[in-house]
Amino acid sequence: MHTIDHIYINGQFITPHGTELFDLVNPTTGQLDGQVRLGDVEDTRRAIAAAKAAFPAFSRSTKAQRGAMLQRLHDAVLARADDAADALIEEYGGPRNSSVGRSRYTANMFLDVKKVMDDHEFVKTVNKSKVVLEPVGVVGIITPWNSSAWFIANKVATAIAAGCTVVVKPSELSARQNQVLLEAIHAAELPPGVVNVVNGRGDVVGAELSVHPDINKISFTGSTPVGKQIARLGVDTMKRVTLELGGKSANVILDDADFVKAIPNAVAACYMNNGQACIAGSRLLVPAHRLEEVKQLARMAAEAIVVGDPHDAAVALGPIVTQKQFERVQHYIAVGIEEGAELVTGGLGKPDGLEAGYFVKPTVFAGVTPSMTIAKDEIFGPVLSIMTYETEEEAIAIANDTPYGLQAYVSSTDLARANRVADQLLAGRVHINGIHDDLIAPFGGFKQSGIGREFGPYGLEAYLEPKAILGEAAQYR
Ligand code: TXE
Repeated sequence: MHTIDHIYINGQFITPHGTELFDLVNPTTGQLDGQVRLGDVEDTRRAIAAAKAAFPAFSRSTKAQRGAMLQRLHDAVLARADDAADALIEEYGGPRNSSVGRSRYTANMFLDVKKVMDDHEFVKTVNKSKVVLEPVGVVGIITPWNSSAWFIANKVATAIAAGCTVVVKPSELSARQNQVLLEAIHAAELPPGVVNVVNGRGDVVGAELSVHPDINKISFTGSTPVGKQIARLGVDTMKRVTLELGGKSANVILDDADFVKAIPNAVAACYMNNGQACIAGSRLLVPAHRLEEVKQLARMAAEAIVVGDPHDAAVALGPIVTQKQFERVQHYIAVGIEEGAELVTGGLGKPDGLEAGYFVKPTVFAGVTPSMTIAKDEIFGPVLSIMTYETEEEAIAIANDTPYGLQAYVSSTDLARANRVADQLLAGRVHINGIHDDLIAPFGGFKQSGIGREFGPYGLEAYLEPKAILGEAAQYR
């Protein structure tokens, strides 16, 4: 049993004023695995006060000082990577290989951000004036349960690079991995009050961060409805917001693609993170005349995936995070069948022998039309929808026919053609021929997938306010 009974304010682990205990359930076994004590509005206000008090001195720190902190954070987070991976496996059902990789990746985030900060000009000349990029202030960071520690690491690293102080409200469902990260942050010995963490409910701690006048910016990752609510709550105090929200990403396979590679890649792009990824390529768009071949390749790829206990290194698909999310995914599978989609493989119920946990069968639907619910809603599970098109123009139109615009994928052996299609897709990122890694290139959504960008220089500027100095004083540096 894991008991997390404190929050982190002003460099100290303290007992929260809030008394509610939240159960942590292992999704592989369905068994109670721990409890987290939740903070309340009073705890949130204390954390904000600590961050506010720390801001003036921290905002004047030098690049070299902040760089040294980011280096220490990297070292401390890396030293705990094995513990972080265990927490991901047990708390969240992340398969072993990807959990180990993700934990190292989380540590590296601090060095990626350090490099971006080192290369960034915080004082520029624009026309005849000086422009100083100043830290935006105290930042409220609100994160979901999928890839929680990684999201927090990225946001905290970027805030520190900018000279901001933060209050983090992680998802209560990811308390264990957050705890490992927090212990590493504590070990990195930042000035007290720079990073504060309050576990708690979204409508209590998250909502207080969203309205409090001493929070200057909210950086949120989560669902589109909650993102909209946070933006609305923040408007009275004119908060800057970065919102990284949901997606229904299209994967466009052009008729000249290498289907034997592209279709298994497409299944993997949908099932990543047990299907619980905002960037999941959940709509697979294929030429109508190649449908039978695609169905066969997708079925083979989905059926080859080993589902089971994520401790086992052979397992590529673990459980869904909670019973509630499991039921949500089952609901969408049922709706897909009801609305007339063709079930190629998978379907309702749990895989044989895995009845205790929240396991979903790797599922592929074909014959999905743009008006079907499973083509429109973010399912957040291993459910792939195959849709067909007649022409390249129609493929682009279907891909763009969604309120979301987070990510897209294109496969083609003709790179000029792949680029031509990519240019017309309304998404913050487009991957050509596979899934690629770049944590410096901007990441974020078009349309209702969000506001603003994370990663790299665009991500850093989202934590900075440009101030123009005009007149003779502009000569002074
Ligand atoms: O997200 P929420 P949930 C989608 C995905 C998933 C669904 C629900 O489709 O099935 O959202 O997931 C906090 N004021 N995504 O319920 O509710 C909350 O406590 C302030 C896509 O986990 O958006 C948590 O810390 N904060 C997505 C965070 O917001 C509030 C990732 C996210 O919770 C709040 C996750 C409020 N009123 C889910 N209410 C992606 N883009 O990857 C909740 N929160």
